[in-house]
Amino acid sequence: MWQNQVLDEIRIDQLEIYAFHGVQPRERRMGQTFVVNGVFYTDTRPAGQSDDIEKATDYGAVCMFIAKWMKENTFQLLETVLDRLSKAILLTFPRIVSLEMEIRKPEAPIELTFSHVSVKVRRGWEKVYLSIGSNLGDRKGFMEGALELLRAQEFIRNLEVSEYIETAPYGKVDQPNFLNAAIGLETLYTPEELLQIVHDIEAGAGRRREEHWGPRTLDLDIIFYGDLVYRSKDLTIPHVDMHNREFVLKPLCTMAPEYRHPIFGCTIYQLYEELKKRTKRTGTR
Ligand code: PH2
Ligand code: MG
Ligand code: MG
Repeated sequence: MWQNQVLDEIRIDQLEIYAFHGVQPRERRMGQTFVVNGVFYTDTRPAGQSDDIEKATDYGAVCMFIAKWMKENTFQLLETVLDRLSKAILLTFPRIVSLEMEIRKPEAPIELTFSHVSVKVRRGWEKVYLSIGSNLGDRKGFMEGALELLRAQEFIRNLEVSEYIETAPYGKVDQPNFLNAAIGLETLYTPEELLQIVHDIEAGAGRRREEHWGPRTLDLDIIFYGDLVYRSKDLTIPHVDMHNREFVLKPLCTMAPEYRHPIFGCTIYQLYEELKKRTKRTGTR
């Protein structure tokens, strides 16, 4: 997937499924008809050029999967059905990069005249870049342990890692050298869910959160989450200082030189070249 790739669509319109979701007990006992509309974003070229079903997403298989999943599960809310079903589809059909799905209830228990009520969601694999580093103890061991734990997460796939580089400490300089690397992956986790996962992995590596910018066994920072610009109490995306950090840009530049910063609008390659120029001029890191 390229950052600016416009994907093709496979569509399913008005797929009817009898299933047992609803807040009212009667809906879960008696069931009702649900109508599903879906748009599945994918690159159809490999299939289009080869005429080979193995290189395609089989829309029949997607329909059957949706029908079986909706019949086998029971939830109160359409929101929950859509959230879980979207993830199940994205895990089962790896060529689908993202999707839009709407579920309608034409027979919802509302004593008024209407055609249907519905909920619609958009979900997809997001490209994420992380920075990883360690400057205490078995640095390589802590980093490799973290990679293994990330790879094992249900909603993370296609994890790749750059070379490991030895770097002088940036910021607080009276501490040991770091080992640093960049990580690329695809995920269905939200930014806050991913933050919780990296905090758990850091804690598992014996990381203690005391000295700000002090030495650490393991540090995992979210640099980019797709093109998202996001700020909360605990998390800012893109990482606010990444453009000033050679230990972030150098390994990232080997993996994703053309990736564009969603605020600055320039590529990792350009950010790294700019940083090198600034460093040469001022002699500071
Ligand atoms: N991390 C910091 C502060 N300074 N310097 C280097 N070389 N590598 C790091 O990973 C690093 C740092 C805060 O997280
Ligand atoms: Mg950090
Ligand atoms: Mg950190």
